[in-house]
Formats: sequence, C-alpha cells, structure tokens
Amino acid sequence: MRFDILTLFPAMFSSPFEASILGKAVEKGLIEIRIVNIRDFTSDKHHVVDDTPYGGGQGMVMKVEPIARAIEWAKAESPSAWTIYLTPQGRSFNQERAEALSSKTHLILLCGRYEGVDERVREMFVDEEVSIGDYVLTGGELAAMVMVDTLSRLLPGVLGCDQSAEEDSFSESLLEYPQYTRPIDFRGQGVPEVLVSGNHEAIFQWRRKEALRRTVTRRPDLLAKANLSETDKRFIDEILQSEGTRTRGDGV
Ligand code: 4FV
Repeated sequence: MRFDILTLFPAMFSSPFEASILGKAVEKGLIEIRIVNIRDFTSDKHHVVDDTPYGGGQGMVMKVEPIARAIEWAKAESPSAWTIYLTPQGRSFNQERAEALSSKTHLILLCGRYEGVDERVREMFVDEEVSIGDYVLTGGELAAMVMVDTLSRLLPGVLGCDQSAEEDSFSESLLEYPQYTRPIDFRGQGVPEVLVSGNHEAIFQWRRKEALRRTVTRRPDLLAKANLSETDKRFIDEILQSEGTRTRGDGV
C-alpha cells in the first residue's frame, strides 16, 4: 500500500515512520510512504503557500495552486489514488472505516494547516474528508500519522505472528478484556485464577464476560453494533442489574 502525505512540515514524519512496526513494514516493502512537501509545488520565488482569506477574518488559508500541483504529481502514476483531507469537518475515523480503507492501494493524505485549505481544493481534488476526533490540532500531520498506523497494522505481514488485529477492540465492536502477564503477584495484587487454570473454555468465557462488562460500563453505545449471543445478553442484564441501572441500551 502506498501513502503519499502532503504537508508543509515534512520533518514531522521522520521518526514515527522509522521506528518499530511501521519502520519494519517499510523495510519489508509492505507499505511505501512518500512525504511530499507542498512548498515544493509553489511557482513564485518566495514559495508562498498561504494567503489572507477573501472576505477578511483571522488567520491564513492554504492556497489552491501548490496543493493542486502536489496532488496531480502524486496521482501521476495512479490516477485512481484516493485523496483524503484530514479535517475536524470530516467523517469520524474509526476501526470500521480503517478496515474499509485498508483495501485501497494508494492513499493521498492532505494535511491542512492554519485555517485550512481553499474550498476549491475540496471541490476539485478531495475524495473524502476524515476527522480523527472532535478537537482542533495545529495541523493535519498527526491525524495522517494516526491513519497510516491504523491502516498499516491491518495489512497482512505488518503485525508479527504474536500479534493479531483480529482480536482488536472494536473489531467486534466490543472493548478488549483485561490482560495480565508475569509476575503472578505484584505487591500483593494477583491474577484472576481462571487465567492460570489452563481451562481454555473457562478462559474464553471469562474474557468474553470481561469484554462485555467493560463495554457496558464504558461504551454502551458500541453494543448496538455488536453481535450478541443470548448468553451475552443474559450476562449484560446481570451486569446492569448489579450496576442497578435499567436494561440494555439496545432496546432489546
Ligand atoms: C484535524 C482533526 C484537525 C484544524 C486546523 C489543522 C486542524 C488546522 N484533522 N482530525 N481533528 N486539523 O484538528 O483531522 O488546519
């Protein structure tokens, strides 16, 4: 999968993509990341990339021409590349959207700065607008990194065999169960007996219950999208009874 990241601050991307899993994925050729400096596509001697907003107002707006040339350069080899603009006005990024986008072969990620880009960039070049959350960053760069990380770990061969994206939080629209590892006792705090029992069915049942408990108490909104068995539903009722709240949120 190829990621072209269009930015005014290419240096921000040096370390995140060198270290750890993403760095290895690049080495193994599983992903290709091109950092494209939008300023390289200016045509004036001062390399101007932003200007004051028509109609007045605070801040600066990123100019359309350098961005247009940069996108056309990135799309030169693959016109079917999918162009995403990272912006708080975009659709909320989540695991479901990540799984869908991970089937793309070439993504162009446009990082905004200042008050954002000239509207004609959206109208003429952007296929999709994505927000990583309802807060305002200084730039779209960190959002682009989040997308590259989230999508890359879904690609075959990126996660080592000891890791699996299958059991991720949200992949089943449930939060993950608690995890424990050595030591068996830490300052008097032990580990749930069942986890060291060797009884895999009991361990599976415990983990399912804990994932449901965590989801019910922390993210009941996710339950609507989860495929719950009758056992799950009975267990959720038990939790809600014990929590002394009304029955499940999914109206069943
Ligand atoms: C953002 C977000 C974000 C807004 C103004 C860049 C900044 C500046 N991008 N999800 N939240 N972008 O805050 O994606 O142009």
